[in-house]
Amino acid sequence: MSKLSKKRIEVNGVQMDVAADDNEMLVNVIRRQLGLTGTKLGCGKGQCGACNVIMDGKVVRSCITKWSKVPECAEILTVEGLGTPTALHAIQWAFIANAAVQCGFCTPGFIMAAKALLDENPSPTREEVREWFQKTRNVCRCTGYRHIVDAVMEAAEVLRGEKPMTDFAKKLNPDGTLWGSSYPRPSAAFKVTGLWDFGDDARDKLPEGALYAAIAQAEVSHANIKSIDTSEAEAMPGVFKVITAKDVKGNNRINGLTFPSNKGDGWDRPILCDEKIFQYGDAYAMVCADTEEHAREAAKAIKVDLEVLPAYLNAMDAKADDAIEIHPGTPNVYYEQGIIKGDETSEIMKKCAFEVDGDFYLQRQPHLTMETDVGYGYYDEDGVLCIHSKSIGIHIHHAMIVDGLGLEPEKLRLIQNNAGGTFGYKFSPTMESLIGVAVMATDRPVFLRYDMEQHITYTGKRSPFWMNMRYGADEKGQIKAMESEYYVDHGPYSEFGDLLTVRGVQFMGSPYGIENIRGKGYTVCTNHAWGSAFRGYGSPQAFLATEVLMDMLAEKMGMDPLDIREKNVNVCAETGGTFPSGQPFDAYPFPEMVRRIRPKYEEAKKKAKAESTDQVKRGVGISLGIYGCGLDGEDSSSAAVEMLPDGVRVYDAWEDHGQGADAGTRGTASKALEPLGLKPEQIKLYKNDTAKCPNSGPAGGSRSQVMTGNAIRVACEKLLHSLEKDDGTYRTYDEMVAEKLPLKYEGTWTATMCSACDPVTGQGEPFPVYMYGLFMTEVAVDVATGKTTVEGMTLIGDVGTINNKEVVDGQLYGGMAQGIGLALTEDFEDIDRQRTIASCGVPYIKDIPDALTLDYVETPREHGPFGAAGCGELPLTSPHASVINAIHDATGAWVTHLPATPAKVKAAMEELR
Ligand code: MCN
Ligand code: FES
Ligand code: FES
Repeated sequence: MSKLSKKRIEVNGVQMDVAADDNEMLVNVIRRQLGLTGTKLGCGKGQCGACNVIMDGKVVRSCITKWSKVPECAEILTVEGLGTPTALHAIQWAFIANAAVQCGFCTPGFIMAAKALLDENPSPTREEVREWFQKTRNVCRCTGYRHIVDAVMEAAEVLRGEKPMTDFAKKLNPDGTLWGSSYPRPSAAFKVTGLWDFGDDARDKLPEGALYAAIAQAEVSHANIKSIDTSEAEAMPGVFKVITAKDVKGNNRINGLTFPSNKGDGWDRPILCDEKIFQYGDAYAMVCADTEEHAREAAKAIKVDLEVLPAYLNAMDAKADDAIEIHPGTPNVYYEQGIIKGDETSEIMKKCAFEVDGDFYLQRQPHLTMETDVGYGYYDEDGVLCIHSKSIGIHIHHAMIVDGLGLEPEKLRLIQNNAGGTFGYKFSPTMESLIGVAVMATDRPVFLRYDMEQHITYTGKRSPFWMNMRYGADEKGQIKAMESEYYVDHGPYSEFGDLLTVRGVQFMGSPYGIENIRGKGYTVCTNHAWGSAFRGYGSPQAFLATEVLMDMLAEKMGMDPLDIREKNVNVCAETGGTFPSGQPFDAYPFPEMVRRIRPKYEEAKKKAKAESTDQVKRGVGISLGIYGCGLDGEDSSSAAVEMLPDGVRVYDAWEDHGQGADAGTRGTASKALEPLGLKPEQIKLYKNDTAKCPNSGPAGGSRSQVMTGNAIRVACEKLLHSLEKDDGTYRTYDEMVAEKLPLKYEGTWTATMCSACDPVTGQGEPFPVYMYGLFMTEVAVDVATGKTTVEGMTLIGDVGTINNKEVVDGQLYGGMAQGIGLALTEDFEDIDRQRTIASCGVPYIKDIPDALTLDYVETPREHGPFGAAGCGELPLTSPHASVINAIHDATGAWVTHLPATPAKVKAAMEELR
């Protein structure tokens, strides 16, 4: 007999009787039984606070609170009980007004924790707010926490009656064009009230008859599949169908879209493994059942007979002579990217007064989004297979999965769900084809969600680079030549591995306009996690070597690290230096950035020296960073705008990871349509559906503000042109209709000034626009333990003209926090241990300093819409290198194999002694 415990509880002030299984977690009772999906399920392990609610006045993590522990007559408050978009609670308003909301997945959990704090302590200090969120385990991967603390402090002022809520509105500049303002993103009010549905929130909104899928995954890293036995699983309760590769109608492979010079053909990633297992977690079968629980139970009962093969878990092992080919017929080293710029470097090196070289390793950084991978599919009204997911490249993913599924292109439609952060892992299709196969095999709507462990072990990661780099400099410290060799551990699947390898030559040494460069990068197939895009894509690797080696050169020469950079960037500015690709810089703000940071740097150095003790050493580090906005070469984007009776609607596929694509589209359209004087709410958005939106390309490579921004501008200009009358005034909607003029206009913008880099020489003009930054980091290193604390980080950025100031600030804070994690804690190396966000080293609020400081040099860009560059990836280009340089400044020790864990820092200090 299955028993339920009935309790009378009060939820958001409403008394109700609820019956649930004693072992059920409160989060599931709230979300699935009560339908209050404002409370989010993130890690499911008590580590992220996304599920925080208030029970009897205390914050509880509802994912680890069993129903049996909920007292009779408990009073539970969820985000839905605080306010609504038209009647917001002060905390919700403050989160909007302080741009504390990006993807919004963590937001309800933070808001509930903040409410409990302010009920208990109406006047907290910033430090007390930070202590509180540390205690309530709230993690935000997007904001770097700064804006969240700002929001709580301002909400406290309002709640204490010291300022009216209307004061928030003053900051927002709602009059006139949105461009250059801090107007909140359109989704903000829904995110703070819990009304913004993410993928998992759609689960119970699917019609009756929908199936829930679970995958059967390999627990070894490399094996041949001898047989798969599904018979036991098929007989289990609730099972509708067990699916294997045999059920896939197409070629069962994802198209990796590889370069012509790639030694592989790109068809190497199976949808469901048929012959081989290539990495831990690979899916070889899938169960569709009436509930997720039944599907997961049955998936465990599928038996697979494997012949285990040697597993190559890093590039060095996989490229060894005796390693077998992971994809038989394709060498494990499957792509080479060279760079040949200027004269032969070996000769120049001989003449250099100083030469320095170093080995560097940047780790397999996990994305650690708060929302796990999730999606669903069904046949739509036209019989088209419609797949909803977190895809940040719906059109490119369409091309990558359609053959694997065996569909005609017009029979597949992709839609992006509201996403709780991706940071690039969704540049690759993850579960889209699995969902597609399941819908095709069952003819039912199918839902699939990975739990956090599956999300961590079975989605792509940043690809580690093993790098050796060498600078030769003259007696004044100017770099005359650079050499590099690097190996990219791209995991078992080749998609975008060649592209990533190109990034190495494009960005190694890039800030300094070095004239003579030789180098080579190699893409290596391994059996560790497959490589996917990660914010900064290739640049954190390139800049670890570039910027730490620069400090090594300074040390060798007895020069100050800022002085040597100043020397090099000034020479580059004076001589018209170019990128390693030979492309001219589209802006060169570094001399100005160095000038601006100098007083702050001198002061920080002085302070570090004064406050260093034998127990705690303090230091300051500098790094420069650059990233390109676009896909290499003649990248292109399209968007459309339609006149409505009361405004316009913009159609684009500028996907939203959480970065603020909605604000981006609306701000750009507002600027382009400035003569119409539209109010923000008159600019409506239709986004991210391949059936309805033009192909804007993926929201990767920080390309959207530039590429799709330009496409929106072009579409809006066409509309304006059509609206304009001879007397210079504009037609109304009714006049347009009366004159039978078209109401909808498509705009396309192509970077015709660009050309992709040559695989042998690395020469080309890859990006129309770049973004630039200078980081300064202050650290304290505990000598006894080796633990490093980042006490402050400053970023001076040049992202061109700014569309939305608070969005850009938020982007930069968030990326800086990820840079600190990259430098010190984050990794996905030990598959047995690193399966939770905590063990993968996600930074909590106390790991990130409150002292994150931003400054801007705003150089309008020739090819950016209204002068804008991108910004999303700038903050994760080289912050970690400034941390490593600061550790060296503090201790004299170099840690060049990241992350710089306490053990590594301690060992490096001991070695020095
Ligand atoms: N923006 C602006 N003014 C500028 C430049 C940009 O207001 N001069 C705004 C844009 O309108 C947009 C945001 O800044 O809202 C980022 O724009 P852009 O740099 O063009 O980048 P994309 O929109 O193409 O976003 C992708 C980029 C990448 S590649 C990753 S990865 C990433 C990122 O942005 N992942 C993110 N930021 C993220 N932020 C969050 N919260 N979550 C992620 O997963
Ligand atoms: Fe509950 Fe993460 S702490 S979902
Ligand atoms: Fe906090 Fe995205 S806004 S995780």
